[in-house]
Amino acid sequence: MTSRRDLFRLAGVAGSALAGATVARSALAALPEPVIETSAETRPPLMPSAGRPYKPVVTLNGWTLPFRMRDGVKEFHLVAEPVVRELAPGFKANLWGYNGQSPGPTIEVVEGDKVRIFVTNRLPEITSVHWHGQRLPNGMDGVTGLNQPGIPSGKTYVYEFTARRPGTFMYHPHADEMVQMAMGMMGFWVTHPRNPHPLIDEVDRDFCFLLNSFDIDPGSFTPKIMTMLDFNIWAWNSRVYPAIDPLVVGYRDKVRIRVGNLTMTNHPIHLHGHEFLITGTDGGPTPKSTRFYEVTTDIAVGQMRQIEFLADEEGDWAFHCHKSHHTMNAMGHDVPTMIGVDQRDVAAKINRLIPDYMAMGEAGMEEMAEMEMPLPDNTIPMMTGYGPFGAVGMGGMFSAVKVRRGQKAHDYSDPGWFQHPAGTVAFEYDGTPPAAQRQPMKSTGSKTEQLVNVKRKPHSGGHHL
Ligand SMILES: [Cu+2]
Repeated sequence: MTSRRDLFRLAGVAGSALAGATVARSALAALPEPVIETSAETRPPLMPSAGRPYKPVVTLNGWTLPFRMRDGVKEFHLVAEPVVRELAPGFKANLWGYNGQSPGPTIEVVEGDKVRIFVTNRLPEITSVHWHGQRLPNGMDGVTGLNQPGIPSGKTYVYEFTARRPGTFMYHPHADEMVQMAMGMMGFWVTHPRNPHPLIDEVDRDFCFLLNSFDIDPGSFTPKIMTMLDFNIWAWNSRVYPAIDPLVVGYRDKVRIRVGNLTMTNHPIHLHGHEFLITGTDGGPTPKSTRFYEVTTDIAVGQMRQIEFLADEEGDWAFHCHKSHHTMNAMGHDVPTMIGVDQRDVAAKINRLIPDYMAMGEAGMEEMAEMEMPLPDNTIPMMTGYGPFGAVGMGGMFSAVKVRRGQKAHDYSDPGWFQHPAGTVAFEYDGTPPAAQRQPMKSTGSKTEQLVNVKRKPHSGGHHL
């Protein structure tokens, strides 16, 4: 049974604030019990418990918020609160989020649904929720000061609107925004079509996640909230590789992946082994005439993108942001380029002063992926993760789409590493390499000619644009 003290705790009201007791209790009587999650596991899709049927999404390293149906309205209860999020095993962060996690839970509804969201503020300052991309009454748009007063600490506000258009959306505060988003306050929202829709295909697997970033010094637990651009943790749903779950799909499954960007920079998201179509953007499903195949799509700040493809190549296919510094974890940024620099002499001298000093980077930085360097508590190596062939040398915004024959329809469990058929893995050439052929340099002529040394052929048409 819920005690009086629990009720106060639920409402975020201090036990001593007895004056507010009656108000808090009557409000709570109508509130759906908040559902709190504490793990960062990818939850299986949450089948709808009432209302129109739909095919639910899978939130990468996240979950969907259950709703309560009351007088034909879908009711949700979001609790804005400080949370501890495991960004990766051994690396926890003190964040702000919703219902025990950052990002908050995914909200799934059906086009035309009447929606009521109770938002309880357990943060030490005001907050609000903006329903990014939705058609709704102006007073429900969540911009503090412009559309509503900020929700004070300990109070619950109610948002009500009809989910008018199907698509991919996000939610986040519009109150002390830079701080609250830097602390991890955000969530995903999916509105499924009410009827079969000419531009929205049924798919076998429907994944979603948010791009987010933090600035957390190695060894510390709380993001630096004044950072505007120089973030060092590049995350998908507040997880970093190798702690981001794989996207597991069956061979020849039709796959949709929905991505929203709530970082402060753009991310070119790249899929290996397949071509995809952009089937939806911020504004809803894309007209078919605008669709063309790509393998990378850039997602700007504040944008949402839906990509779709037929998973018809078996294997473990890398799926990542193509900005190479976004597939790395925290490190100092002031590392000089050491490629080609012989450090033996220097290292010996420094070792007399600092016994643990290691020279690195002489032949590139891949060696850092394999090096067991002493790390401060509570961080993660810069590039890490092991595959069947050794160190992957990646961090941050990286995962794999695992395409498998025989993966059951609702099975999202990790099938392990791909077993490559014999003769289909790159292998070492063990013959004798031929002597390198070099074009002889002209002994005369300008320096430019010697460097370029191109034989000009008469233009023969061909591929010039
Ligand atoms: Cu990126």
